Amino acid sequence: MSKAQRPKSPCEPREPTRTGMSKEALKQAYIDNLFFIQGRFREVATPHDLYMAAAFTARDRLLERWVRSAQLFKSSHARTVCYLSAEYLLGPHLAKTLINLGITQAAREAAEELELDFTAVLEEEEEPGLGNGGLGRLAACFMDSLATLRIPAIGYGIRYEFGIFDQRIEDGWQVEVSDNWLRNGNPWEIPRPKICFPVCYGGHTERYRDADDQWRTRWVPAMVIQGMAYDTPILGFGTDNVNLLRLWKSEAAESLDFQAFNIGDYYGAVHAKIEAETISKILYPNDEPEAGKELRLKQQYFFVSCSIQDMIRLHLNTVGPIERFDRKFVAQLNDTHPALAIAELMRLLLDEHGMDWEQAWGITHRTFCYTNHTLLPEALETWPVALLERLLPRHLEIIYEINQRFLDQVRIRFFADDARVARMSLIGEDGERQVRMAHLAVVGSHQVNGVAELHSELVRTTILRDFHDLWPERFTNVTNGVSPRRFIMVSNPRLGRLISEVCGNTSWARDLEQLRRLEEHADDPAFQARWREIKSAAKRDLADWMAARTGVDLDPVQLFDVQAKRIHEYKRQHLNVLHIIRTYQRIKQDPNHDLVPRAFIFGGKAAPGYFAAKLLIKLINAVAEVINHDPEVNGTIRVAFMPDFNVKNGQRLYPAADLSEQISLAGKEASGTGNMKFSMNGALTIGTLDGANIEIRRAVGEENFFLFGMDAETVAHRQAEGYRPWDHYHGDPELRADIDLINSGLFSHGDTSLFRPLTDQLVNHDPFMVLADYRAYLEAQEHVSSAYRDPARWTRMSILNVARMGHFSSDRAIREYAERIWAVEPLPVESGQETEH
Ligand code: T68
Repeated sequence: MSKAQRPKSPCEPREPTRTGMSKEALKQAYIDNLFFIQGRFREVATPHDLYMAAAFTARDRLLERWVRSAQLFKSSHARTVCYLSAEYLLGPHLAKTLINLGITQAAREAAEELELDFTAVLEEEEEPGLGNGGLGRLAACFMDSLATLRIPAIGYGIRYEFGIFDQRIEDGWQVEVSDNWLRNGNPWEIPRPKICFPVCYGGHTERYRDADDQWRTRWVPAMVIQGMAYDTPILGFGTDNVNLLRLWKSEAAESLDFQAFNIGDYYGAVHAKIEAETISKILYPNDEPEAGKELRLKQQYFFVSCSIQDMIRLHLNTVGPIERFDRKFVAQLNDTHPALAIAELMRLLLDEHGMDWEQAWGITHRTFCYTNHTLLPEALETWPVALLERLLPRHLEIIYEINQRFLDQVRIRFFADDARVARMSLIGEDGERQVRMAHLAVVGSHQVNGVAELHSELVRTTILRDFHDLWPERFTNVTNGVSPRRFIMVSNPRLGRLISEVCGNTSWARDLEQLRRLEEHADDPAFQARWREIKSAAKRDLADWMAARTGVDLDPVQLFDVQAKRIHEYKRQHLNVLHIIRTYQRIKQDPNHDLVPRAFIFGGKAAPGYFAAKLLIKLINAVAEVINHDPEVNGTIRVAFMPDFNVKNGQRLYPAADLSEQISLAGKEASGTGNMKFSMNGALTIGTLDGANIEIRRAVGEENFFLFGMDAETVAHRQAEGYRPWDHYHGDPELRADIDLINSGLFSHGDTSLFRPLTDQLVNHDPFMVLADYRAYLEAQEHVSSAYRDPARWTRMSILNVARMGHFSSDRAIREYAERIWAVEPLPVESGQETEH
């Protein structure tokens, strides 16, 4: 008789409460955690207590797998990916952890028997907003996929005390509220007081002779602080592999504190503590000039220094010797924010480990890879040489030396081409001298990638063209992807269940090409009806939420037309607004005009110092106010702004959208990932040939995508010949009427100047060519409306969109990085228990 068949004897050990996966074990664990960790019994527990007990119940199960993973990774000396990112936009942990553990159903049943509202418990979680948008969210999806693909990895970053601000809308304006996410404790992290490293700033360098009579450099800093590790386990889906997200918190270096205290400088010691703690205090918003942000540079160096020191420690503790560092680790730079890691590894190898330059450079160069996320010139990072000299004098010396050796290579290769040497230098000489971080990142890495095909092409042919001439083999593309666990299973459980039914089980969630199996049902009326019901249910959920939060009533029969992303001129939310105003004017001119009812829904934050973006939010809300209260409109169209767009609120939007607005000016959006999230949830896209839109359109089929606007080549051409938005304003009476309506004061209680900065910019400069694409956009919107009138056609398109989105899983992206860039292999952790997978 096999073990499974044997009847359970009363003497057989019970499933352990702390790690068991059955409903009974979960119930017992929950009650224990509520009592022993929260110190509560049911009758007096707050909603937050109930959430914490659930979180700890899930966490114990994570930790058990984590310890097994760590043991395996240590004993097997596995090659490990280190993802260096200043941002991680993780989203709520609990729902995802239950799904990845495969115990959602068991937990739901346990909650029912404990008379807990399962959804309310999940809703109670405050998400860690340790990122601005796409870049930070990509890092989170990549961590999820690394674990799911069983690739040993460590994510390194900053444990900001205050993440991205919370957004409120008051009188139509964005108001920023600080994000005190740690206020109630964070059950998902484990502090590691013994894992801390000193981080130095300022001072000067000295030359000296070492024991072998070699000249060496020593850095004598003016200030030392320390970074302490906080670890968050990241479990994969359908595997027991758990990776580590290690975030650093800055604090005063204890030894120095006491020194000051002992000589009686109590205030000095406290001051030093505050100064040290400030470094990891707050996440900087993007879309703001870096100039003068000394603290931001301190942050970047802080996390990079801790991370590299930690990598060296781990390496010496296991495989060693230091000369083999690059075999143990490969480090991916998520944009240039961690690019100082290149200089830091060089410094440690040269000054601390006594290596010579060639050997240190070989190791450094083989360790790093760099991902570029932007072409916008204003977003390319530079730091004033003077600031670096003051803050990191040794690093500046190293950067100079890297530059000198590099430029010698350029001179040999491109003889007497001084202009090229000046263009490629790590130091920009126009105006105040600046270190160009992208140049440092390219020179110090062995692979450089963009995040969508068009973007990688533009990286090669525009901003990094000279580097591509020199090292063509170094450049590659890895198109972004998103996690189907987060953006289908967690966000849209109804759709997830239907897909599981079609595929026979949940394995599609780690093999997203299986979505293809939906194709055969695309024309089946019964299946279509179920598809539409899933979309309607999500629309009802969103409508309820929006009504409660904003007072705007949305009707699920309307076409839900959604644009949710950071507010930025290049993303062209104003183009969307012009279409809304046009639709409004048509209704006013002919109230019997046969229109497809639409809800125009926006979401997104503006950087606090980005005036134009904040004015755009005000405009959207002002237009909403007028249209939503106009009796002639009579609810045919509605405009709503979802406050505080973050991962959690995004999860409400993606399942409910019929139409996804991806309307950036071609050549400006590196990839976009919202475009993938919407399409994976059955929204159709109206979009330009920009970023990953191009690949999405190719994948889902041209006939299932609403394309409009100029391509990147035409944009470049038109800009080169001199673009005159004024001509469009004068040449198109409808466009003029729309802009004039904004200027008329209708949306601003008669104030004709409020939106002038916005309309003047459009008519006179229009750097993102809104007016040039206006007419094409309106026409594409007409195609949208006529497709929506035919439910069978629309539903077929929607099903085909989902069916063909398999390529845009972050698992595929990580597989490409692993094979083509990192040369790492999966290392499966032995499975312990049975789960739902
Ligand atoms: C985004 N970049 C790209 N940057 O805009 C988007 N920037 O096209 C792409 O899909 C995504 O990266 C992932 O590749 C950002 O999100 C930032 O958030 C940022 C943060 C700090 C400084 C500069």
